[in-house]
Amino acid sequence: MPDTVPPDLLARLGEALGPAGLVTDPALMAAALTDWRGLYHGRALALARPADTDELSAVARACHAARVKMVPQGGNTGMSGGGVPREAGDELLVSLSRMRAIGAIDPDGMTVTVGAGAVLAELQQAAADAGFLFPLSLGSQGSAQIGGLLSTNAGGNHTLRYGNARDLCLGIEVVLADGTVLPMLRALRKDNTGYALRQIFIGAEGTLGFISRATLRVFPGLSSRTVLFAALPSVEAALALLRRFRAEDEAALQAFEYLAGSAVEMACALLDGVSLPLGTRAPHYCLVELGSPRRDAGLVELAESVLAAALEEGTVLDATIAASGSQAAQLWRLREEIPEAQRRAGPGVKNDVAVPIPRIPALLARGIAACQALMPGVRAIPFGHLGDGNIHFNFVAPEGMDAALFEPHAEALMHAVNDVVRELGGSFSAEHGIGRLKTAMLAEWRAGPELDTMRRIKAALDPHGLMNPGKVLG
Ligand code: FAD
Ligand code: 2HG
Ligand code: ZN
Repeated sequence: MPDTVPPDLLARLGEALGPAGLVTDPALMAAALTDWRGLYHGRALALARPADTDELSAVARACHAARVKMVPQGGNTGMSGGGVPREAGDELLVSLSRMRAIGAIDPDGMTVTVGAGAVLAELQQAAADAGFLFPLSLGSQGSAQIGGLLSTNAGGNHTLRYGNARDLCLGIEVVLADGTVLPMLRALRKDNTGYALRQIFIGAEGTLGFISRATLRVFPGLSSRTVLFAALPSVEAALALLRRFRAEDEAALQAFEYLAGSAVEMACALLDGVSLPLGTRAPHYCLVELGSPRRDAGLVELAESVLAAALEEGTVLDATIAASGSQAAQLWRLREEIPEAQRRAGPGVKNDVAVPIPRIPALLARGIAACQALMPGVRAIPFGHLGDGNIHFNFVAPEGMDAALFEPHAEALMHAVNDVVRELGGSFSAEHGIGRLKTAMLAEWRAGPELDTMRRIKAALDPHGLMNPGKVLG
């Protein structure tokens, strides 16, 4: 036990949490100490697993009194290393996973109140069972939890239609570093009562307090849904197709995802049961989802007419429309498992960037040229949420290059992409947050009054720097 930690702290936590609520066995903590990407391997004093807000508040009060630092963790699927403690071993890891209750859907207010530890897929299912849609959806939905999703302001596949996690949230309950509970769990669409405090905690990645519960919006369930996959000659053609769908029926558009040919080929080569759903190989592809609460929405006809016009124009080379739910799921699998394919492909870098949509072709052309100039043979595998201007501009090491040779150049590749992003008026972190990975970037990009204001907010809410130290603001 580090000597900065009072020897009786664990005993006090054990009393407050009971045997199910405190894990000290290193073997049982191991999985929670490494992030999904394997970038960080931390150590922790212990893993606290409070069962409700009172227990969470008791944990924070005890840590505050002892000046012990706390790291909130949800499903540990974050991409920026925000949810794992650092290496010193003097931080308490606090998992919200036992606080996973999902309340009844209010069909008139169209809201649901859930514990921070509710798993996204379970919430989606609960909403569907009640005839509603909870639209947040992403590849990690089987593990990611509402507290983590709100804390990173996650985006995902349906942002272009329903917004980010922030836009789906009406109220939250927060536990501050000193154990104070902020009861902001209101289910109101209109509430102009002073500063919108909840917005400061959403996207704060656990650096300002714990999100313990949330009241979220649900939407009418979709009675019809159509998914299509198209081969394209250029990135510009993807923009043209997006324009066409928007012009025909913007409200039906649920997702518009881009996949570089290289990313599709990598997924087909490395994942079991994944194959190209078209006879035509192309340099670019997109996956489009249309949906409507109406049964007779004519989505297949809409897809067919848009694709026919685009085929005639030459902006689509080939396309397939899923004929069943399982075919639609197969198309989504090809898209959603690209991160897993990249993990298997070997060393690489991820750049979760956003630019204004019209500048995406320039981003890709200039970013690839810059990285290939730095490292000849490096393989660009861009993909992502084109409808939101958010590209996962990722790269894999040249064939045969091992991690020891690649890693020293990883940061230069990220900077090369970011330089282009900056010139194009974009962001270096669109949806994965800052975590531990991008603190230096944040300090550089937001230096000046913006960063100063963030530091003042942090100092006001967490004056002893106990919440998730070393993350976001560094
Ligand atoms: P964690 O990883 O546990 O934590 C994330 C951050 O939130 C950490 O800083 C942690 O300290 C903090 N935190 C967690 N819970 C709380 C809480 N209750 N209160 C305060 N702070 C808390 N992200 C997207 O935005 N879009 C995608 O499309 C997407 N796809 C993904 C696909 C895969 C395969 C994977 C592995 C990840 C993907 N992600 C995506 C990233 C990740 O799933 C999301 O960032 C998600 O929001 C993290 O949720 P989590 O519960 O796993 O949080
Ligand atoms: C996705 O959209 C996720 O699949 C992960 O945001 C992106 O692996 C990545 O870079
Ligand atoms: Zn994404």
